[in-house]
Amino acid sequence: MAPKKEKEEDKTAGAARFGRVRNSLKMGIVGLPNVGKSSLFNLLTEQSIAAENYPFCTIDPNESRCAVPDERYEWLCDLWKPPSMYPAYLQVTDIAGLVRGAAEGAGLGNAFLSHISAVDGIFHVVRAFDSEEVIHVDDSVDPIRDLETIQMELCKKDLEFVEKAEEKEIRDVKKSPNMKISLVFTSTFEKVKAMLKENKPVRCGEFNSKEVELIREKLDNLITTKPVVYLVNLSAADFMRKKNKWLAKIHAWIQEHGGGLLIPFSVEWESKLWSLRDDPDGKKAFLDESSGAVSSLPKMVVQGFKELNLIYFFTAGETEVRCWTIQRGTLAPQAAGVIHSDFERGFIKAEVVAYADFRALATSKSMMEVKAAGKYRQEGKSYVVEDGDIIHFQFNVTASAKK
Ligand SMILES: Nc1nc2c(ncn2[C@@H]2O[C@H](COP(=O)(O)OP(=O)(O)O)[C@@H](O)[C@H]2O)c(=O)[nH]1
Ligand SMILES: [Mg+2]
Repeated sequence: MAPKKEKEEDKTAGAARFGRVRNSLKMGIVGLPNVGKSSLFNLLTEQSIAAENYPFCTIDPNESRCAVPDERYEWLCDLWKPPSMYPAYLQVTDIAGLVRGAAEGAGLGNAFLSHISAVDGIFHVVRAFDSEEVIHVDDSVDPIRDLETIQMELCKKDLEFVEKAEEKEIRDVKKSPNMKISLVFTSTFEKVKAMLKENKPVRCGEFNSKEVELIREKLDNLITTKPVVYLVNLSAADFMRKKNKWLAKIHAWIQEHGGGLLIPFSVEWESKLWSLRDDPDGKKAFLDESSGAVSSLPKMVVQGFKELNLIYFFTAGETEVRCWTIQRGTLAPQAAGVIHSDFERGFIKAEVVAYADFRALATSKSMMEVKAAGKYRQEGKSYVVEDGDIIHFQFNVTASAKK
């Protein structure tokens, strides 16, 4: 019986169970002032603008989209060399305004709240670099204290949300005599409040599927249900030697507070590397001196995408190679619908080859070898699309709804 229980727990653990179901999800950069959030955001933005062949116009200066690096996509582009190519994108928001005491109103404007509610996952930036020139809001560099500060503020804010939602439920029930507060409502809310009062994020809690459903329904604006990736900003020297006195402590703190990936990076090092982009010799010399260090930005983007439970499939042909973002678990007709609603409505079947099979078997653009090996599959309506599937949809055009 034990393995079964484990499976059950898997399904109801972590942040993914609380996530919104949508193909366009965002990561928000959060942290104390002066830790390097905007510098990181600008680096991510500049690099994605540079990667596009047309000027990218941002509607909001705090919002950006970053191409998700993927050698599979590059390989497909290289094979087809089509006139148009679209990678997958991760949307990132720079969220300013979080300081100690924020939950009581200090510095925490409406902009912060609306920004953080709009994102689906969090890049939590902590500062582990020393600098005489860059003042720390709390006067000294202490990433553990900073992690605690942010976590506490987010939990306080969530506690406020929970109390408001509870009051609303009580009001609603009073208004309609045949409604009453359910047992699961009371028990879930008590559990959530108890966690938040101890500064524990809700994503770490153990909830059964009824409780998860209730949280999704009644507490959809919680901040601490969102997945977190921790980004530790080091000095260039520490980043290159992969050593910093705080790293082990930060790692331990993360493990004690619900877990999550830690990605060390350095704004200082990344900026230097970026400034050498048009100077191949300078760039090579810089990398040679960097003891094997490589940019952390691609890893951040890939991991952010993963945390949001997003994957993509490919379409590939003479005119276009493209990544199409979907939620993990999406069925073939809905995946087709991401390309065009007619594809979903008139869905007949999906012709699918896994990228790995295509890569291993094909010697040209042709599907001949793939077909001969029996790896070119015909999939129907109940097929769950996998990350990296190369798909050609068959659909019936006459099925278009007449308006
Ligand atoms: N020495 C050093 N300075 C940094 C680093 N990252 C950011 N800064 C500086 O710290 C200041 C605040 O950075 P900013 O990105 O605006 O922080 P934010 O308030 O978190 O958005 C700026 O002057 C940055 O140049 C770093 O890794 N090393
Ligand atoms: Mg900033």
